Amino acid sequence: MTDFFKDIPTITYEGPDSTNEFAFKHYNPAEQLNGKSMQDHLRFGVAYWHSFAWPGGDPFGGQTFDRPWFGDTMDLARMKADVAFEMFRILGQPYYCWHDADVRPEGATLAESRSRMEEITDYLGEKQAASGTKLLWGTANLFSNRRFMSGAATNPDPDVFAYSAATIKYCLDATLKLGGENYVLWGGREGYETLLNTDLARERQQAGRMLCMVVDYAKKIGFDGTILIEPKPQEPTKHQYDYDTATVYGFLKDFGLEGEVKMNLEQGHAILAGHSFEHELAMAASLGIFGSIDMNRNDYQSGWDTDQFPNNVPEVALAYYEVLKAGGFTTGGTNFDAKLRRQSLDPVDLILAHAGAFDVCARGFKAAAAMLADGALEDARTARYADWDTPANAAMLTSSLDAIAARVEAEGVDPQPKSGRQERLENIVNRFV
Ligand code: XLS
Ligand code: NI
Ligand code: NI
Repeated sequence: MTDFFKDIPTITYEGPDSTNEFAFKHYNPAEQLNGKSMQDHLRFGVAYWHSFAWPGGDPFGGQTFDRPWFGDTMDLARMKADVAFEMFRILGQPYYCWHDADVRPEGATLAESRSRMEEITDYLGEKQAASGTKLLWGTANLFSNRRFMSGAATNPDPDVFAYSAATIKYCLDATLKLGGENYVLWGGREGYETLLNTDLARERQQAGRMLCMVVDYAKKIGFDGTILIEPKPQEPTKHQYDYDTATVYGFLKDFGLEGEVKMNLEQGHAILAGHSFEHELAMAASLGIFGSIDMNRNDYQSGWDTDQFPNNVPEVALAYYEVLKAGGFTTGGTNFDAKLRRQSLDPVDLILAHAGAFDVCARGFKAAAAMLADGALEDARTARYADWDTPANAAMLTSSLDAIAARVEAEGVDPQPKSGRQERLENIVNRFV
């Protein structure tokens, strides 16, 4: 026990009429919906990096948070873990996620970094066993250290490729050891700043080979979780190779990995790519590569990845609608890849940011489930395509241009425009949110 969160009570469900700041109004973990508890549907995860490793900096200023565990020793890393699991206890947290760099200080050599990772994962494993909080996913930080400034797998320097491979190896080992249910690759520096110094074809091959080796190694060690790629279009580099779901799918196909790797989709990244979150989710589901989500929100005015906690129920509802249509989460979950604003200094801010986000997601999820059960949206969608079910129309998809052209003339096919009913469909959504 630490006293960082002292006097903060455990958060439990009190229902929508509660005005208690320290209570869930909508997230009732035990509540059953379609034969599954809300906890098992939503599978909430805390992001170690934003909540416990991020100092509160922005491009104009550094640290604003004053946390007693900030520093470079293993003792401080253990204190950080103590505080993290204290927060998980207060929230009733089922899952968490980390990068290697979040949970242990970097060593002077790769071997030292690895052995520190082994040491801290022993400690995290004990805390997981004692608390019941599980690892949703692990990942390697291949972007903060200056060695990765020109990329990790896509670096022009083969030594950086090698260093990255070795780092991913021990992060996969650590994820397996802690029972992680997924392993994520977010290509932080896998992109370019200027085409003038970049060999695109070469970098793409390097990234493809690295991903193949990740998949092979995961199999070799018996990791039966899901390997996930997290797309993002820009930031930190001008262009990122994992731009969005459709781009990643082309990449996976190219390397024969479309059956091996799925997507970890982040709300803010979808917005940066010029998509809605539900677009990315629907696209991944339609391609059979939906995996997990990083739930957060961007500021729609500022144009960068602000990683704010979600607070827009209608948006969240449309996202979970796509998650539910995709069959819900299997190994994936809802990771809050979200950070406090840098002025939100108090320990209680961290707790209530998460508690509020749980509630927003629970509200959105319940609305989505009700919308799906109601069926009006899906009925309208089915009706819109119903004419494709007639044999003559269905046969067109295996026909030829000349045969179709002959039929059009013989039968006098004359398309009659029909309403897309967008506003009426939006009105249906509005009944639920
Ligand atoms: C950054 C990403 C990062 C990944 C994990 O924008 O969202 O936090 O989720 O490396
Ligand atoms: Ni993310
Ligand atoms: Ni992000």
